[in-house]
Amino acid sequence: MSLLFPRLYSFRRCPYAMRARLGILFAGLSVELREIVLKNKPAPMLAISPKGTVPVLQLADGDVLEESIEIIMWALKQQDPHGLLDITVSHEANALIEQNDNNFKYWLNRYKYADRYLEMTQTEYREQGEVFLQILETLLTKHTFLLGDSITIADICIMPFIRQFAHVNRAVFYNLPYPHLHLWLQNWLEHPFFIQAMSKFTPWQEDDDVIIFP
Ligand SMILES: N[C@@H](CCC(=O)N[C@@H](CS)C(=O)NCC(=O)O)C(=O)O
Repeated sequence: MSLLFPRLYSFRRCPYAMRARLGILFAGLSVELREIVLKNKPAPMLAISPKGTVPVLQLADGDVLEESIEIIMWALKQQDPHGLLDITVSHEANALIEQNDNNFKYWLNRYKYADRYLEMTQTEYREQGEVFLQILETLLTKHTFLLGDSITIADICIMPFIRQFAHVNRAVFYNLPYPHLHLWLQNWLEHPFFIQAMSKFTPWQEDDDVIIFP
């Protein structure tokens, strides 16, 4: 089967899917978008990606990318008009994204769902997460974005998770002593690509017309 556009299985509120959509927007590419519901994943998605996580990108040649980072790299390697793949900071970008995905995400989940994880209090989970916030704050005192004065993959990969952390309790977040991080997040929430990445789509069903994103 050959596709006119690569086909992205996505879920609006998933931070991994958000970063993939941002990558596609920054690359200036278009994909076919299939919005899914996590509790009822479409059979054609599970057929190509049995692990059942979003985002998933099915390419025209049949290849399937099952990790958000792979999708972003695929998109930006085609074209990168905004220079997100600045190779002079790729090592730092990878290290920061890894810390986000492997460590910060762990504390974020516990902070968000503290009622399910009773080993520590919600405040303690938040404080564990703040170790990463402090690292980002220090970086953002030096430049507008995480690794310099222009956006890199680190910004688009990490931003959805900081947003999620902030949204657990906005009043608490904006009272923490991270003014540069607050501003960085605020600017992201108003960024035209982020707004576009958060467009709402009704969940895909067999026989639906093709939806092209953006
Ligand atoms: N390492 C994956 C993680 C993707 C992931 O965990 N996505 C979540 C949604 S935010 C998911 O699909 N979970 C499966 C489920 O909840 O059934 C990536 O970067 O793409």
